[in-house]
Amino acid sequence: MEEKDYKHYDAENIQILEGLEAVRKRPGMYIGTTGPAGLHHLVWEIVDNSIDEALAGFASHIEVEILPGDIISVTDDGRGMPVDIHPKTGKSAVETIFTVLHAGGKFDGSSYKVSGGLHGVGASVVNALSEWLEVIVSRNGKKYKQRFERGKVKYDLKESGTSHHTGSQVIFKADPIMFTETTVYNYETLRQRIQQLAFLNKGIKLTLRDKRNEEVIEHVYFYEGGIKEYVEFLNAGKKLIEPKIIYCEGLKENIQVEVALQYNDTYTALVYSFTNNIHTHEGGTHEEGFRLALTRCIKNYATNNNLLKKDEEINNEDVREGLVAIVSIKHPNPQFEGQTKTKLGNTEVRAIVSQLLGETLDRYFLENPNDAKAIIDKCLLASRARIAARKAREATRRKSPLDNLSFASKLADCRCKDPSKSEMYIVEGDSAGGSAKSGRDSEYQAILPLRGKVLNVQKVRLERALSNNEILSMIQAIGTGIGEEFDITKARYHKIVIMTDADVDGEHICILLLTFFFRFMPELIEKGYIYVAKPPLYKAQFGKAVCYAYSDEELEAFKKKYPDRKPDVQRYKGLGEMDPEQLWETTMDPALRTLVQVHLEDATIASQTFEMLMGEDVDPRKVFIQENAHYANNLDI
Ligand code: 1YM
Repeated sequence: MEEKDYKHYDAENIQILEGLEAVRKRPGMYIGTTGPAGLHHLVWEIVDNSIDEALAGFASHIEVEILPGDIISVTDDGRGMPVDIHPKTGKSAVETIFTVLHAGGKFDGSSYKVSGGLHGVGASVVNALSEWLEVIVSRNGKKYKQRFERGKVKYDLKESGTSHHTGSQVIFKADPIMFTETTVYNYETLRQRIQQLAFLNKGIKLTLRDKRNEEVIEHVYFYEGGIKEYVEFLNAGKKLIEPKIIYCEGLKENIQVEVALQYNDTYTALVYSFTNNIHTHEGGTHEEGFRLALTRCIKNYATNNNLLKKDEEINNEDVREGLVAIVSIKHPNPQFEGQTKTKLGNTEVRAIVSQLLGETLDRYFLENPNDAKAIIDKCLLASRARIAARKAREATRRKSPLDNLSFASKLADCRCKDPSKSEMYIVEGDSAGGSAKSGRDSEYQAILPLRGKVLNVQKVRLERALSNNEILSMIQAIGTGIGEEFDITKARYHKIVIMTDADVDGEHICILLLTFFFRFMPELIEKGYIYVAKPPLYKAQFGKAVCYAYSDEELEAFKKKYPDRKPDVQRYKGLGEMDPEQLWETTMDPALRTLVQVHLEDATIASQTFEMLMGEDVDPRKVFIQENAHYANNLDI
């Protein structure tokens, strides 16, 4: 090597190290968080590369394994990552992919990266944040291997045998120094996203296998019908308005578009849009194009076939009731906008989606007049309900903070009027409400006791929800309004704490409340305003020493601390059994309490989970509760 080249090589090396060092210094900048979401994000970065290879037509099977010690292995049967040496850097392509930031994109610019996580940062970030990472490539009849530790090359890419197939495998262990909260993967989180990826990428087989325990758990997903099967899945167990799924796909200006939709007899809309497999939960131009076409085609058909009575009209809200739809596009150069960068901004997409879906819907209605009629009848019902709901909503609007609050509510407000310092506890039952009122710090803690069962809002229209006293009082107390009028800046508390008994009924009420927030005030969850309080299960007394235990394990640990004494253990069946002082000490005192913040990492998956938990089907709910019972104290939705 000439001296000049040598220097160049050196400089490059330093740059790379600085690059990966930067990732380790500020991991949040690259993966959003080093909490559980960031940990799982590592898996998606690697899987995305395999998905790209499959979308390019070279791989058909992707396997994700969780190995003992929470080591992740991702394998695909594609061409195998390139192993040739880059003439300038003297490094293999593999090494470049794993050591240069943003090297995920193809070098020659001939093809584009279709998939890509929200942060889309590439395999090098995974490498930087792994205690160790190994790449195994099968290509040219050979097997190649390279190992890195905390982003640094442990040994160069080397031949390690022969191979009769091609493909890539990446094995890594997340670095516990970086992921201090946890390095334990949640099977359910991985399973749901892998299933979603299988729905979004028809014809690709995805396998997930958990080998951490003796009993291996495995799920295999393969959907020939892609998003058509996604809609079928979301509508499972529901009564349908039209039996067929309306579907279209097309390619225009290098943008690939796919839409599938079907109506059921409920009142909720599930419209999920994706760009390059990323859930765009703030919507964007693809969703706008979808809505334009749907409203236009339904209105046109209704008008042209004289299905509207005098004074009747259908608007874009009415066509959403009972609608289940997936809009998925693949774009070579997506522009993500919005608060959470999940809103598609490319303006050309609107017309492309609208035109393609428009043609499909017009033809479908023409060929299936009975279905068209059924859909329009459903929209008309919605239109009438909308007008009634508007009237009901007007009744809930609060003019001043304390105006007409009393008629529905038992809110004991706090004195502080600064929302950022104010908290509202939503408490199950009058007696617990009483204890909470006496025990609280009334300067900044408000208490809203709820009586009886909270209405399951998943199953009802907004107007019906608004006729429920418990729900009305919550909306009034929170102050933001609801639906179109929702205004986060009017929130009267920046901490809204759900406090229910630590039993099955309490958990049920908690889920009902979360469903309510999810459906009607999702921004409160997004902003991180919603919390769940964790009351203790036991009070153990050892002479003068008092311990509160929040789990059976904690109780056992306390008992072990005082082996020579016989404890007096009291099991709390409900919050109502605690006196105000105990309730304050254990569950309300900011210095001592445990609050679990409710997250909305992925609204699609959360609402699917909600659907399942709250929907008509009992079986999936049973399975979910059984599988997740041990996560119950880490309520992460
Ligand atoms: C388990 C992870 O990364 N598979 C994978 C990655 C690549 C290829 C094949 C690939 C791409 C191309 C040519 C190309 C990548 N290549 C690159 C880069 N699985 C996994 N499988 N040959 C192989 O796009 O031209 C980045 S990823 F940049 F080198 F082309």
